[in-house]
Amino acid sequence: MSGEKGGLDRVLALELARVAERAGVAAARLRGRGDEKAADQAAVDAMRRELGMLSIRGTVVIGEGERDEAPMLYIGEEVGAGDGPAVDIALDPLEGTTLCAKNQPNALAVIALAERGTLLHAPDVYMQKIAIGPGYPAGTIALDATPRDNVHAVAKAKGIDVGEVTACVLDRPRHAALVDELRETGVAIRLIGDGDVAGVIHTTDPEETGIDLYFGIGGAPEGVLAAAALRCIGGQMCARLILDTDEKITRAGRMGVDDPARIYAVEDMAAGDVIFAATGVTDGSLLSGVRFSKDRITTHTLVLRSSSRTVREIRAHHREEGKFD
Ligand code: VTB
Ligand code: MG
Ligand code: MG
Repeated sequence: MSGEKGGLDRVLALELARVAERAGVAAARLRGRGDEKAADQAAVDAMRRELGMLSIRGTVVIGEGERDEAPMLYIGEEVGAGDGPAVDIALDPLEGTTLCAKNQPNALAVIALAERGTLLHAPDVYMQKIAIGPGYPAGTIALDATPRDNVHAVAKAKGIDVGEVTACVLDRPRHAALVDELRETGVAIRLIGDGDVAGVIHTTDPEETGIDLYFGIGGAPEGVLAAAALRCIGGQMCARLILDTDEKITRAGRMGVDDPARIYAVEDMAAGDVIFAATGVTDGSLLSGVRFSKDRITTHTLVLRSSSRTVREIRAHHREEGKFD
């Protein structure tokens, strides 16, 4: 069966949901155990095994690290059964390892699949980001505008007072000045311990999540994954890689980044048809975490497809627990 539009067969959306579910269940089995590494490893193994069953010729472009530092799902690794379309894969089998270890909200198993050559090949460095959901005029936010201007632009576009806007920021010392500037505007700040893929996606449904915009510096891989989601749901994001050493500039250059200061919009990071799936590992404002009961496992997965713009939530009851072994 083929998709009615877009370059990717829509059947892949369900396949991708399975991949996220499997990684999510593996991580959730180790949720709240205080062992980030074990949960991460379980998610990586599970995601890799399930990916191996997909009829794709996939290349990991956003993965667990650069080739010499990650044994599995590293950037450049070929994944899939090798008999289908050539695609780019971006993944983070456990986004928010600390959230999972501490059983705090919004740990996710995340994967995106796109037409070959259409995802930004970002090195594992930091990225400065700002994001809002759909429904705003183009250019409402800008990376080089002040936090005050960005917050006012969002409030104006929404027709509310700045005091009614909520911004999400990673709780890090590097954001002290940003938080101070935001405080002066009167905006509410949701400080999160980890998980800026979830943080950015939260802006797409403020009524549900209470978050209007996302600010700050997080991982570049997470930035590309978030852009893949926004490409499907709608929304705006501006981002810049933080390439503050010659070594990082060279590394990025090898991946095709020729302008270290470039500001990327959603379409620059996810340029083609893309499918995105995220399974909740811990409970969160968008997705419930995995539930284990006597004879079933329940998963909650968000599945997005850019060509149709369908936002699908799949709550699955898995009765055969053995399939996750
Ligand atoms: C960032 C963020 C992620 O880890 O990579 C963060 O993008 C790491 O930041 O969502 P620090 O180096 O300051 O700890 C996450 O929060 C989780 O992977
Ligand atoms: Mg990871
Ligand atoms: Mg991560």
